[in-house]
This record gives sequence, structure tokens and C-alpha cells, in this order.
Amino acid sequence: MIKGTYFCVDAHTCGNPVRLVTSGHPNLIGNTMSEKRQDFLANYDWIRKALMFEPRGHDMMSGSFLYPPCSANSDASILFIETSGCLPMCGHGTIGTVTAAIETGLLTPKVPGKLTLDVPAGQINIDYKQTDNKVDWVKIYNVPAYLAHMDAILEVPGLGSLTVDVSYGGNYYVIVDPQENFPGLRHWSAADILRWSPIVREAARQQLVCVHPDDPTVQGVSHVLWTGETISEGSDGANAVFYGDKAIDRSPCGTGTSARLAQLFARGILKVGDTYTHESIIGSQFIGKVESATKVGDYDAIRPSIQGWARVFGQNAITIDDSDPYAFGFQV
Ligand code: PYC
Repeated sequence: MIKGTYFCVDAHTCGNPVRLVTSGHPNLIGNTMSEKRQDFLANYDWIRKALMFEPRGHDMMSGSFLYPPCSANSDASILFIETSGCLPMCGHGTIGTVTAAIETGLLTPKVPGKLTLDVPAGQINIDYKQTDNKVDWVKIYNVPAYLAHMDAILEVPGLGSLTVDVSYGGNYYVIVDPQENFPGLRHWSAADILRWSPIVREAARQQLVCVHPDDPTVQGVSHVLWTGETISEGSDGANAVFYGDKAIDRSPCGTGTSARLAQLFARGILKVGDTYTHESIIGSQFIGKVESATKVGDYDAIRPSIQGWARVFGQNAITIDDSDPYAFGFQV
């Protein structure tokens, strides 16, 4: 029996996929996107699994639904869907969603070149530049980011100890800089990153408490950000961000870049007004900036911005037919 056909615009942000689903939105209960995210996870997660996992998606697949605004001052809301679940915030997902929605006419801003969007992690502001019907770039003024743990020592079974920071940029990141048991991301293969990241994440989950002071549904380390040498001209830093079970972000990761900015600010390496060009494992770049200093609960925090680009490359009509044994996807 067919459960639904979902029309999608397929795009990528600096190499990482974004599938904007333009039909079949479930009617979600809640006044905020955080509450609607909980309702989606409890009652409609099968849609995410069908559209993100193989055979309709793949390990890195990520996407979104646009919803009407939750707040009086916003233009729209975004629900993020990924192989890893429904993230509170996704930077590359926002850049791809805004690009696809503006280019296809799904979103019409009240003020040209500007948007205010509700996301599960809070409210974000957007500037974007459009030439004819193409969006050249999107800049996100993200939710506040803060350093939650500094110089924590993780015992990682099989690898040894790692000294790490944990930083929040819309999701919680374990940040691993080069050290004795990690030579730097350009000295490890992608297979090494995929092998050690789940073990490091699990060690962090066991050993370090992370709960967002303003929203306890946002909790727990979900991503691992490995750093190392840059390969692209103009980059200030490089990362490989691990998420889900088997994904390395092909974009420089918006929430990861925000978390990195908060870490470098807390360590006194960046100050308000500084920019930081961050590159991904494939060398694609986002421009991060420490826009201002703020607070998250009792923590010193920053308001980061991230600027990047996306390209739309296709339209899709995906049918979920539950007589298909793999209707709701699989993972190998
Ligand atoms: O860009 O924030 C991001 C992101 C999270 C997971 C993959 N990309």
C-alpha cells in the first residue's frame, strides 16, 4: 500500500546533500519547532527513515521540511531530517534549504535578501545574495554557541586517552585537536575517522554531561569534529565532522564551525569581529565570524555567523510504498 509520494528539491551545500521535501508535511503538534521536532520523532520518524536511508538516500543524506512560522516575527520554520535523526540545528541544511526555497519560489521574504527562521534550537537570521533567480551565498546568524567542557580527558578504548573540548553550536561537538594519539586529520584516512569517531562519541557520552541550559531536549554529544592541516587557499582551519553512524560531512559543517568559533573564543584565540574560514574534508569552505558576545545560561557564549553556498541540481518524486520490504530504508 502506498503511504505517500514526497516531492523534493535536491541540492548540495559545499558538497553535502540537502533534500528539501516540498509535499507531504505531517501536521505537527506544538507551539515551537522544538515541540514539533519531538512530535515528528515520536509519530512520523518513518518518513525520515524512508527519505534519508538507502535505497532512497545514503549515509550522508540530510534534508528538511519548511513549516509556517512559529513566532510572529519570523518568515518560516525548518524541521531538519538526517540519517542521524532530527537535529536541533543544521548549518549546511539551512544554507541548502534557503537556496532551494528561494530559487523555486517556495519562500518569499518580507524584506528582500533577509529572513528570520524558527528552528528547533531557537531562532536564526539569514542574509542572502541573489543574482537573477540564483542564490549566490547564504549567511546564517546562528543560535548562541558556547564551550561546555575544556580540556576533558577521555579514555578511548583501543586508542588511549584524548584531551578534548566539548562545544555547542546548535549541536554538541567533541573537538579533537592533533595530539599524541591523534596525528591530525590529514594523517588519518576517512576509514580511520569512521572507525574511531563512534568510540570517541560514546566515551564522551559516558563521561561528560551536556544539557542545553534553555532546552533540556537538546542534550548529549552527537558529533565529533577532528581538526588538522588545511588544503585550500585562505583557510584558517580544517575539520572532518562525523555524524550519524557512518557520515563525514562534505561541507565545513555550520553548527560544527559555530562550535569551533565558540571554542576558539573561549580559549582567547578569536575575539568579537574576527572571521575564521573553515574547510571541510574535501576542502570546501565556510566563512565563520564571531558576531558578538552573549550568554547561554551561566556560560559565556558568542553569536556566530556562517556563510556558504549551495547548488540545486534536481527534482525528485519519491514514493514510499510499504509493500516494498525496504520502504523504510536500511543501514549496512
Ligand atoms: O552543517 O550543521 C551542519 C551539519 C550538521 C550535520 C551535518 N552538517
